[in-house]
Amino acid sequence: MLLEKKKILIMGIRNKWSIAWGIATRAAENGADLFFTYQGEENREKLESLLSEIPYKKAYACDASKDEDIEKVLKEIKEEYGNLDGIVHCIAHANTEDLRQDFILTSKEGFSHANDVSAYTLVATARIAKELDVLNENASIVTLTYHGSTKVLPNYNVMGVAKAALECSVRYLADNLGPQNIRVNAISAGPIKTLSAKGIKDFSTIQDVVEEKAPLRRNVTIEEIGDSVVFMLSPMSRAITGQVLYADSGYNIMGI
Ligand code: IMJ
Repeated sequence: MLLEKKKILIMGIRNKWSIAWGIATRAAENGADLFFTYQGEENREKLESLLSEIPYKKAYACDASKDEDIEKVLKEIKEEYGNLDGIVHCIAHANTEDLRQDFILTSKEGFSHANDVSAYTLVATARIAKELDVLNENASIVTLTYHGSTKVLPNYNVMGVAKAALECSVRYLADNLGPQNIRVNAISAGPIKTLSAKGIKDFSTIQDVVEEKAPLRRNVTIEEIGDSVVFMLSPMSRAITGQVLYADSGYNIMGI
């Protein structure tokens, strides 16, 4: 029970295939008091029916691309339940066409959109959490990233740029929040078939390559990513901040 009595907010759950759901089930098994945000009030019933499978405190509709929405959720949690010990950021989006056509064709709007939603939302969340003083000392902020931030993978395109911005934001946020003993890290997950991977051309091929080449010769599950995130949220990782930790069967170390 690594997260006993710890209040954790998980942002960006969509459905039972979400990495956020793998994190939720593992955090719940480790005794955390859980809060959630999801996109779109219209998804409330679906989400609440999924969340009813685990003990949790409350789920809030929140459009994280609006600072006001983040502020409202964090204020409500603080007033009703007190301060948080952790925030898990599982939010990303790019326009579909930008994950299909050549990267060189990315529009100014598409470039901004991917960075706004996938990278800036972490910065906004950290800043607003600090402004509202909603994080306890020893709190841990964790986000999700992907190898496409540093290496070229087919179709990842503008999301690679956004994940590079996200990983760099992790380092600057870690520096800003370190003096208050608040840590900021990213988990770089191997490819997983979530809704965010659906419809991506050649996605299965990428998973086949991992099975063939990764040191562990297999793909990873949302529960395994959940366990890595639980570690980052827990005091077991208290000396670690500003890092990108790969949970990918070791695939990223290979040169070929
Ligand atoms: C996404 C696109 C291309 C290649 C990809 C991915 N690979 C992996 C992903 C190899 C693993 C999934 N991933 C790591 C993401 O960050 C996905 C982000 C994403 C996915 C979509 C699909 C639907 C849509 N917009 C999206 N925006 C971001 O409309």
